[in-house]
Amino acid sequence: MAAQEIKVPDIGDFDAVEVIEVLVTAGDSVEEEQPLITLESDKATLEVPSSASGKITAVKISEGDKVAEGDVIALIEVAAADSDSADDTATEDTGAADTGAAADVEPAPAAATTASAGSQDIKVPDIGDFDAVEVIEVLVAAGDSVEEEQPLITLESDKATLEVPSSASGKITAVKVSEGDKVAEGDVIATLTVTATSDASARAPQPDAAPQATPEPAPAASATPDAAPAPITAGPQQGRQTQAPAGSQLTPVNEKAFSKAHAAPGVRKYARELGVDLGQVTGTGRKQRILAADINAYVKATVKAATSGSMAGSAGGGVPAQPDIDFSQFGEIETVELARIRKLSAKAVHKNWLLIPHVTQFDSADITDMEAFRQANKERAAQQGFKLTPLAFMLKACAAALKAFPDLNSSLAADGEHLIHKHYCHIAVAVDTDAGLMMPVLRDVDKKGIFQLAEELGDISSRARAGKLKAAEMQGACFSISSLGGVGGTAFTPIVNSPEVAILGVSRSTMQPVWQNGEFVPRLMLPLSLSYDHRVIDGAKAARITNFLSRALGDLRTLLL
Ligand code: CAO
Repeated sequence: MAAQEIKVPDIGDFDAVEVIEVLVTAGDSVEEEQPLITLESDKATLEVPSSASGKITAVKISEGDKVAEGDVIALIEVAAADSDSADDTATEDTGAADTGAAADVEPAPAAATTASAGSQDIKVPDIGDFDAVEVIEVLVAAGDSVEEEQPLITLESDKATLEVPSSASGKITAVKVSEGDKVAEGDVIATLTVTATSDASARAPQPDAAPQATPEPAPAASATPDAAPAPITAGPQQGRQTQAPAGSQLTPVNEKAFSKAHAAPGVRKYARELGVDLGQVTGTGRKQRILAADINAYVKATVKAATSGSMAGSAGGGVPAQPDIDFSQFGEIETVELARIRKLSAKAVHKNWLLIPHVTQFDSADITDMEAFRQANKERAAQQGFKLTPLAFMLKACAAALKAFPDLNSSLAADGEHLIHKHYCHIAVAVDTDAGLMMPVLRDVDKKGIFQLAEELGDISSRARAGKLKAAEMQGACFSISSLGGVGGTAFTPIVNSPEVAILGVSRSTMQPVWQNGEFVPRLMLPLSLSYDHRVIDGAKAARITNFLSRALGDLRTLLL
């Protein structure tokens, strides 16, 4: 198992090409065709892959070095099974490089020849010792607008994968090759009506000159997820969206953006395998080239966003990140940190908003008699040290509704195919505190009287405001009530607290003229807003539930039935 040298192969008409990336270190095990280094000239970016599988014993070059054909890149101890084939492709000494490592050539910008003013033939450039190379991908079609250096086709020989980029920006008027065609240096790939010239197009070869190549040495990219990234020059970043979506899902691949992205064939292949739209990935390589590591980072960020979600960054569920706006450009500002509870509840309401298909059913209840009863008993409650507010009555009515409508007292199972009915009745109550909204839970509401509920409500809401609630006191609710009656308003659309399936919003009661027995009579009407999870409760049932609540609050005796 003698160490063999891996050398810079024939990469076309390049010499003193800069090493921009060294993708392996001594001790690394590499697979045959795994990229070892990336080279970049002013015309091309190339990958040089390993000629064999084995262990790298020494790396002979560093980033920034200039290399030419025949220079030794690394020494490799060839794995036994590969010895024979390696012998065919690697030399034992630093002699001729013509049998050196297979090259993953990525042709440099446009092998273009000017056919006429404004119109160019884009030709296969000098891509080293390759001929009859197969076209494995045609990335543009007639009519497409392309940017300078945007890849047009991908070629693959047994030794290399190459991309041929455009020499100029313009409109493709005809594509002269198809997938499966075999091409060689000088073959016309496409014709282009140039709309913008640049240094690169100015560098384009003369009409009869050998077209410029962007050799990217390296065998057909076989980059695995963990393999060293295989950057290959592709187009510039024009038109690329560099903001990674912070949502929870990978976005569908935009083929145009994908083909324009600046990434090596191996990296493109990797992106395809994962379903990643390269147009969405921010490249951290030289000239913003997308590396395999960038794809990994993008996927990680996407998965994280999907599983966590946050208020400030990604909200999950495909929701874009909160835009970072400099408001000081519009006037004086002050930035204050959100209270801890607000940060937490913000996250929770955002998640619930996204997770639950909500509908809100509005109704009203005639609480004239209930209010008379409450007023009659208020003093008694006060003597016992608590306040009898309408909310205690609503808790009792909701407990009855939860019993009458078992689906109201349920949660969807994680599989989305089962409903879990609860045979207990715990109800959370929204409490407005200085630190933010809290949802303490009153337990076994169905088993308690209105006085006891009023007393517990007073206790739990004052402890919530004092920040003295235990975590367990905010868990296990079957249903929630959010009462803004003491504040005002006519109706609102509360957000269901997953895994509950509904929440009752209560607004301020007002005296209304109600048509009764042929005349308008003043009645105290309480607005109800029931938001529900439409996956579990349908509209008709929701209307029956609010009817039920309306009847129960209208005549408390019905709760005894
Ligand atoms: N209509 C008219 N008056 C009402 C009413 C209603 N629906 N509900 C309560 N009131 C009255 C009460 O009777 C009381 O008046 P009196 O002092 O004259 O008796 C006054 O409003 C204040 O009541 P309260 O707020 O002290 O008590 P409560 O039981 O109604 O509410 C609590 C307790 C903790 C729910 C409440 O204080 C609270 O924090 N509400 C805000 C909830 C909230 O923020 N919800 C929004 C969540 S989504 O962002």
